[in-house]
Formats: sequence, C-alpha cells, structure tokens
Amino acid sequence: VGVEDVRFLREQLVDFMLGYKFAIDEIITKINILREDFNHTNEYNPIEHINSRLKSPESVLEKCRRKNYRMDLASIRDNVLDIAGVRVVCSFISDIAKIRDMLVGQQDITLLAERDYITNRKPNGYQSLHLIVSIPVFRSNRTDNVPVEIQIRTIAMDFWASLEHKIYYKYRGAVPPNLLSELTNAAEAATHLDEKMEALHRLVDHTSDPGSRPGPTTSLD
Ligand code: 0O2
Repeated sequence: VGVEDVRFLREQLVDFMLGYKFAIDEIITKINILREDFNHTNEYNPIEHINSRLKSPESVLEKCRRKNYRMDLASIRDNVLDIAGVRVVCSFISDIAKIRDMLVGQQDITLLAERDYITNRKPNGYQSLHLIVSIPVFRSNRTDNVPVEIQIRTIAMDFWASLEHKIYYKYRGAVPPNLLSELTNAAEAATHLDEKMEALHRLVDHTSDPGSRPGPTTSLD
C-alpha cells in the first residue's frame, strides 16, 4: 500500500470512526443509567468507574498490518472489533458477571464474542472479562450496527493491568524476565486481594441489618 493510498484511507477512516464514537456514547449512557439506577434503588453500587477510548486511525492501520488484514474499510469493519473500547471497573469479582448480564440482556445489544481472561488468565497474569458487543447507531441517513469491546474487571485487576501496560511500553515489549515474574507474582497478589474482599463483602451482606442501611442518595458514586 502506497503513501497516497494510506492518506486517502486515513481520511475515510475519520468519518467511519465517528460511528464508533457514537457507539461508545451509547454504551456509556447505558452504564451510567445502570449506575444511577443502583443508587436510586438503594442497592450498593457495583460500578467504581468507567473509561473509554477510541482507537486512533494510526493504531487501527497498525493492527491491520500486524494481523495481515486487508487495508480497506470493509475489512477493518469486519476484522478490527476493538476500535470502540469501554472499560467498566467494579468493586468485587461477583459484580463482573452482574454487569455483564445486565448489558448482554438489553434488547439492542448483541453479544458477538466473549473472552474470559478471569477463568483463563493470560500467562503474564492479565485478568479481565472481554465482551465484543454490537449496538445500533442511528446516523442522520442510516443505521449502523457498531461493535464495541467492553472490558469488565475489578479495581485490583485494573491496577495490575495499568502498571503492566506502562512497563510493557517502557520496555517496548521486551520486559526483563525478573520484572515479568514479579508482575506474575503481583497478579497472584491481586487475585488474593480480590478473593479476600469478596469474602468480606459477603460477610457484611449477610450480617448487616437491612434497616440500618443508609437512605437513598442522589450521588452518582
Ligand atoms: P489499549 O491501549 O487498551 O487499546 P490484540 O488486539 O491483537 O492485542 P485481541 O485478540 O484483538 O488482541 O484482543 P485481546 O487480547 O482479547 O484484548 C486486547 C486488549 O485487552 C488490549 O487492547 C488491552 O486493553 C487488553 N489487554 C489484553 N492483554 C493484556 C495484557 O497482557 N496486559 C494489559 N495491560 N492489557 C491487556 P490494546 O489495543 O492492546 O491496548
């Protein structure tokens, strides 16, 4: 592919990518609604925070190159399913399935793929539940079904992943073996903490007097 072709493709991509931005907006709205509704119903709120990111055109093209995908919009649409990314960080391990089911159960969401890196963690220790969903986006002249990658993980899993990401980039992928094994140990520690917190959470849930729970709140946290 020549320089001119890449430039032309990049321009087309900017318009194409707007659909992914809208899909992120839709998913974020859904999660914020769940979050506010949890507060409204006075249930504890399992959602700690939400992040989102739109892959840059450069990194979409880089992924095509790396994975040997054809470099045209049809191929990008079919193959690069993580252009729109939303990350939901939960308090406890059990919240992950709760949030997953609430999203996947919505009528306009179609689950395209699911990768459970919690049951099957990556060899480096990475843990997270990844969903690829499709959501309709109503544009001015058409409706597009747009894929979004939703990553759901606990605070401890997120803490680990953000440090690992920084280390990986600092060493440009060539992380020294001693650091790699320390990272794997840290992932074990994160799992241990998650399990402890889950057990503590269950204990509180079962022993507290429902009458003494705090009243309704309008806070979004
Ligand atoms: P960013 O900066 O979050 O956008 P590939 O995309 O080729 O890596 P695949 O099969 O498409 O692989 O997706 P996979 O491995 O299920 O998920 C990719 C995304 O998950 C990554 O996106 C990361 O966000 C996250 N992820 C996966 N493995 C790891 C890991 O070992 N460490 C950390 N910190 N994050 C991971 P991007 O686009 O690579 O990065």
